[in-house]
Amino acid sequence: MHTEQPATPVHAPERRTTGRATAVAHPNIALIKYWGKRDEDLVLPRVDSLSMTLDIFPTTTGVRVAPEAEHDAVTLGGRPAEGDALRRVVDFLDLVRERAGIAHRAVVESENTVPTGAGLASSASGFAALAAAAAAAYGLDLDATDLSRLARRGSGSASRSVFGGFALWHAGPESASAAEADLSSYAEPVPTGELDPALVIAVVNAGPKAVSSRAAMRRTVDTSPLYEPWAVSSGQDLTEMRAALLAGDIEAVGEIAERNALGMHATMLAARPAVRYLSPATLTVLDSVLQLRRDGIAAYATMDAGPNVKVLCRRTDTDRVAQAVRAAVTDGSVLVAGPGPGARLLHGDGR
Ligand code: 2P0
Repeated sequence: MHTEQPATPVHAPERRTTGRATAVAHPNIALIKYWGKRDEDLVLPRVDSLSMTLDIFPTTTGVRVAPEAEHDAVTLGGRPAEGDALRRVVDFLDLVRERAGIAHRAVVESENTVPTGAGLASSASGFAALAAAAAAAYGLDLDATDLSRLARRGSGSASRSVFGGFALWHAGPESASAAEADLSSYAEPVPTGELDPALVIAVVNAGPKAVSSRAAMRRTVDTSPLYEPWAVSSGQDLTEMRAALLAGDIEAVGEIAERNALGMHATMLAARPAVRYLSPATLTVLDSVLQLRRDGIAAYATMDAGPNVKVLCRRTDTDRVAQAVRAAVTDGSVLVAGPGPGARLLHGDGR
């Protein structure tokens, strides 16, 4: 795929590269949501967020530094990337090149196992895998915190997919300079007590969303009178969520996650014009979750930038929850995920 791309400055052409690397990363689902940026260029969020990395839907991405190439060649699922998707990858590679001091273009091949742009966190696994592979291919020596900061620049939620299990992404302090703010916003693993969670995922619509989450969160911050109150209450939710995770209290974890997600969707519904990702099928699944709770099952829902519902429950209740959700999903599919691993290199120089 050849498009016009600006030249990248070369600062230190001597640096050695591994030349190529392949990385795999998994999506994550936020229990405390990231919604709203305070700096679009640096991808600095307004609020802290906390997620569970999944053990399904991996993205595998290979990066080869190509000294002979004039342009980056990017394929997503075997098809040449174009438009916005290509620009985001090229912009991200430019960042890596600038840090590495290497101007060479790259060949990027990425395989996603999750529907792209359907609110199933494909950009989280995608940019976490790209960050890990590109950093290794261009010879950047990054620890996990550095890698999380770098992945954040591609897509905010990707900062969390660098880590397995539960991860907290720090917004960083509001008043810091750009350089300080960049350093202060990264994800890290969150300690938990005895917890054996599962997410039952009701895919009611796997199609791409009408409004990108990037555009939707911008509109929400700019126009929704409910945004600021939600941002404040989300900070309180996070404090309570950390305590609930440490205590291994799945009921509390679920209650906090559900109210945080519904609050986030309320901010969008109050945006002007409204952003509505929830569909009638979403509400039908939410009803089934309520019924599960009336029947004594700990089941709690969370929704992202799309109509699909992720139901948090004990792993031992998975069959019962999946059965109830399946009955509610007339047209779609139901999947079960557990906590998954962080991003890792498959090839490269072994770092
Ligand atoms: C989250 N979402 O915390 C929230 C909840 C969607 C709803 O992160 O603009 O693709 O690339 O930083 O990470 C989706 O937003 O947005 C998202 P960008 P991203 O998981």
